[in-house]
Amino acid sequence: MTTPGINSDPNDGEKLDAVIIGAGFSGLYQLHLLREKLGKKVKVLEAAAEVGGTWYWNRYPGARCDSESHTYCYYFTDELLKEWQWSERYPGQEEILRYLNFCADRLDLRRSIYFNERVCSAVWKDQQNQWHVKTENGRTIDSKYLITAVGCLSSTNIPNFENFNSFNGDFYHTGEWPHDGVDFSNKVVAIIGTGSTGIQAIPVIAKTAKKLTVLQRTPNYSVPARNAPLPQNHHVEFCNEIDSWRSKMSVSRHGHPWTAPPKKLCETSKKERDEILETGWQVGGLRFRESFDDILTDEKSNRIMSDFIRKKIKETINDAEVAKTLLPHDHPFGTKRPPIDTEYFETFNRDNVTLVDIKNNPVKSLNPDGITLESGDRIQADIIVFATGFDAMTGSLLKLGIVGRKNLTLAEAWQNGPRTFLGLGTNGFPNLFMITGPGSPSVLTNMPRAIEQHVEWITNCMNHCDEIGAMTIEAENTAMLNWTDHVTAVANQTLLPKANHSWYFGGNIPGKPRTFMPYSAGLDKFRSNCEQIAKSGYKGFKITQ
Ligand code: N01
Repeated sequence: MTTPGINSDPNDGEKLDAVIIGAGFSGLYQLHLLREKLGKKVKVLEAAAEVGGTWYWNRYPGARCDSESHTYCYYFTDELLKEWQWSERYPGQEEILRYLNFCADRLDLRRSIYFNERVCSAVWKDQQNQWHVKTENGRTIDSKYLITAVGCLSSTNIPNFENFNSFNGDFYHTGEWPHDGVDFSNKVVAIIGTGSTGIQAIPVIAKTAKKLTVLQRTPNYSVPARNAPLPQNHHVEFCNEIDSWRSKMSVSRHGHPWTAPPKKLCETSKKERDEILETGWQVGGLRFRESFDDILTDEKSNRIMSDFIRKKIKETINDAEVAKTLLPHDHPFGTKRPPIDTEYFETFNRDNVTLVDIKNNPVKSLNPDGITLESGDRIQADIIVFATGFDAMTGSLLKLGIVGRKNLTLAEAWQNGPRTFLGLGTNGFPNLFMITGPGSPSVLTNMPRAIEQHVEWITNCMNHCDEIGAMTIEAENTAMLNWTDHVTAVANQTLLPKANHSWYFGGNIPGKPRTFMPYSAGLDKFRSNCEQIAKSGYKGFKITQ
């Protein structure tokens, strides 16, 4: 399982057809298709020592996927689906990492991956029509195509608190968790952040820490995941129904095998809607949100659903003051990425857990013994856990040092927010494809479904370019601007802008331009859009021969 990647002289200046950056879900599949389907000379550059992407780095306690196991995997071949057997309703980090290693082995991918190679620059050379890619180790590659497979949530965000270095204890960001784990026993721990990650980590850390203080800036909605081991006959039944799962996910809005019924909450009687909501709550997970189809478009419907969740939170918490602090009021349910949990709210009933509201009394600085709040109050900690999220969707792309035509950097091109055509390409950067880039459905979907769609589209597009002898392909400026406006317009038809401080908008990173980044009209609509563009001979892309 730990067969090392290929080794070659890093100073070789290798010449390739394509370089892929990242060996997570997207990079691995893209490598497989380009090598096996198109016969390309292709390599992956991966900063980590192994495959896995986000699942290699995010090893925090409780790390688990919110998509259900048998949907959170590759569907391009039945073989992998039949051979791999998931153990629980939602896969844990360790199991997903094992799965991706299994795929890398089955598809013999490691021989085309350079591990421990972090890309520091990728510069387009107009004369040669190719990318010159460099890593921090000095490895250089010239390649016709550059494909980013860096994920949407991999550039970690640690707030720049005053006197950060004065803290004498240990601190960790959940997205860069030590591989040999962290021992919380007998430790006084503080955790900052109550997004999906904090909500997964808090109940697990609370079980071993001597004392856990949760610093909450924004209360969050969360729905019980209701994780459980899968029944013994599940895999056999699943194998008989693979086609059905595949087709359900390909037509659904979020890439999950279920979709909201055509039913409006606000037009449903109180008795019926309460029954439907209660059933959804008992089923748990992201399925709850799909109880009705107007949750993200109708304020009244959303308020009723949000009230339902608030009532559940109140019922769970023993202390009325703590419950009040935990109730989300500042955004409608689902307008920020909805977390799902295992005993999150119950954890605040434990004697060793304290909730601190830092909305109106924010963190001012760190001190040698912990955290100081604006009020001067001090929170003691041996360990601080930062569950403070990511510079989402653009952070990892901008760190690659991409420079396009006329020496324009990607950071300059996107200084007012990312601009892409279909999330796949951006004007001024020829032969660059981004897998699940900003402007694509990505984080609003079950990721592997969005990834497979993008990777297959890119592969077909490159094949088309080969067939017509193309030298370059590049998103046209008008198509890019129109698409970017369309992404915003579609989001504006929903309640999503009501949470414009969320990472969907870049609102979690000081100074980051506010623009709604993922495409919210649905993976189904996006897919047919992409198909039409391919059928039209790639209208919206300029191809030179
Ligand atoms: O990050 P977040 P995350 N001072 O940005 C707080 C995916 N994911 O890592 O809400 C104080 O959502 C911040 O407060 P506020 C999933 O898509 C997937 O939890 O900005 N607090 C918030 O509470 C998810 O959405 C799975 O006011 C500060 C928290 O930190 C995405 O990853 C599992 C702060 C950050 O929440 C990111 O989730 C887990 C500051 N300066 C995560 N800065 C799967 O199932 C930030 N915060 C695959």
